[in-house]
Amino acid sequence: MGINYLNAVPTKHAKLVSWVEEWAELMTPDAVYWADGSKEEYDRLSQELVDCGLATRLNPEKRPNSLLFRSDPSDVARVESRTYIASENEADAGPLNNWIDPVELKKIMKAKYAGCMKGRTMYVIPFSMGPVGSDIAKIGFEITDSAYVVINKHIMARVTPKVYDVLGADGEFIPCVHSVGKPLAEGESDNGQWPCAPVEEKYICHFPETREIWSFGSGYGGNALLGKKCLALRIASVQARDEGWMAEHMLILKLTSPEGEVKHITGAFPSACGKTNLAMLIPTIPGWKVETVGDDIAWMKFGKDGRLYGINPEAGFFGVAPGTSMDSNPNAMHSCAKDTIFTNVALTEDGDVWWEGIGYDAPGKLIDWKGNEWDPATAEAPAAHPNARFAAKASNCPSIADNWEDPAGVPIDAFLFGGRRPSTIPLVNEAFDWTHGTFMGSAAGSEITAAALDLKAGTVRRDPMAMRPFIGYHVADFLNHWLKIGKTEGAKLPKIFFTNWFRKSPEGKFIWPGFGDNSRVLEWVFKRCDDAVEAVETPIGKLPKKEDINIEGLDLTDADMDALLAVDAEGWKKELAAIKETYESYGEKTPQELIDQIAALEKRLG
Ligand code: TSX
Ligand code: MN
Repeated sequence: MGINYLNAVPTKHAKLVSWVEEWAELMTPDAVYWADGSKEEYDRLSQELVDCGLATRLNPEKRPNSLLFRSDPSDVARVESRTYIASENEADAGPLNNWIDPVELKKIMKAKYAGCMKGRTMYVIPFSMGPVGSDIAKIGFEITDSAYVVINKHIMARVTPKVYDVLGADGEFIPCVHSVGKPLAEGESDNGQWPCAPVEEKYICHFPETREIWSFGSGYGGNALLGKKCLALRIASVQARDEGWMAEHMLILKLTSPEGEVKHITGAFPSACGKTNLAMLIPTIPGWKVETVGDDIAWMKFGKDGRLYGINPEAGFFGVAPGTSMDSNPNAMHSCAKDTIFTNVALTEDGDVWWEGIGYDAPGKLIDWKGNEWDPATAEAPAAHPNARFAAKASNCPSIADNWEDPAGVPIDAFLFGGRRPSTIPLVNEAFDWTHGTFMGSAAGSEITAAALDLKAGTVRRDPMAMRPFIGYHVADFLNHWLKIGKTEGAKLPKIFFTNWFRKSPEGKFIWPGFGDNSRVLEWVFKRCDDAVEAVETPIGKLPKKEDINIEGLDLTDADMDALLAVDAEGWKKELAAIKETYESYGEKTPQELIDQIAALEKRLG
């Protein structure tokens, strides 16, 4: 049977066309549609999603051109337990990934994909991760049966027929296959029911050798918008390893001093550290400016001058809504003031959105993320899901940097790592050198607070370079790649810093005010990049002199600063034991150079 194309095939790329045909034959959609990223397409698909009850159009007076979706309660986040790195050899996936033999997995998946798009349209989405035509950017194609995915990708990636020009007749692209795994019977429609498959039928598959992504059963975020975590981190990290560059889970910000000097800084932080807030920070110190290049992912390659140049491969922000407010992140609030897709936030009576931590009380009764009435006086559960999201265009962000789409990338001066660490780890600590910085990043992590993940409170969940769920290969090989990058001929490497905004007093209060006041730490980082201020060499790294962190106007005592910048030898000895254990869990490929860092630091501590 022939394929029912809704529009003309827009390319002469034979491999692309036959790839689409093969999947259409297996998945048997009612029709195939080549997406073009246009406003007309966005509006038309939005209306279809409203008409079938999946989307609610928000009040255009309050939230112009914006939609609200409520997902199935079983489909609210990435599912790491259903995420696979199907490398040919199990040893190449490493201890942090789920592995299945790729041949076996493809067999399982093809059985699931057979007929999975019955009653639906197959959309083919052309996209560029990074400015179209940039040497650092990559082209992907996503096949999906979800119109929600198509419109989200309009925001999050560069969906445009311009990629066909870059691709030509035989250019390279990364094929991404997605289905929500919910075929429709004759005459059936979604009718307000978020389509997905049960958790045990969800599969997020990566084939690192063949650079393929196959996803089934989930319509949510990183499981379904395959350009983001799957392509730009898991598959790109493999390509970066093979080609000598870096694909990292990092924000990129542009920092301008009162004198007009510019530094570009990246930052890798585990979840719940406020990475998006840092990317959009408004400094509290006079004359300093922070602008946003990206809030989640950085692709970095060496330029001819030996410096690392970074791009943000994305075009939007897929931010966690709860906790985002005019206090914590005004630039994010402005970014999602219009043209935004909200998922799993609460709906107000006047057709606007609300979530916990938005900065004001719920304005009366709401419809919660499950679609039920929610009364602030009697509510027992949150109105918005804790992982509720906004997908907002980077171009609507007031702090977006003028050079955020520079195809050459921005020259990176410093890397920050961080974590939520109530004790031991100082406010800021500069690495002695690249290897020491790699050691610091490899030991990043956050202390577990809730009884989550059945780990004891006080335990640090290690998240090397904040890449734990996103390395498309063996974590020890990833750390090796970092060390290798540091030995690149002629490289002018960024300085590396470890920050901790979350140090607590013995009374359990946060000592550092955080948020906009983190600009005071950025100022020190900036000056260190120019060697414009001296650091104190300590056993653990180079720390600021107390007087070199500008605390003017802050309610901080000398003792507070001593606590924030202390070298806690006893705490560090425990820390080192924990890092040693973590390295052991990574197995025999853990780089000796990093293991040596443990002994060296132990010795310096005395
Ligand atoms: O995002 C945060 N950042 C980075 C900002 C650029 N958060 C929120 C974390 C959850 C996503 C922070 N929370 C930060 C921070 O620097 N610091 C803290 C801890 C903290 C919380 C509240 C106060 C101070 C520190 N102060 C008052 O509540 C008044
Ligand atoms: Mn992220």
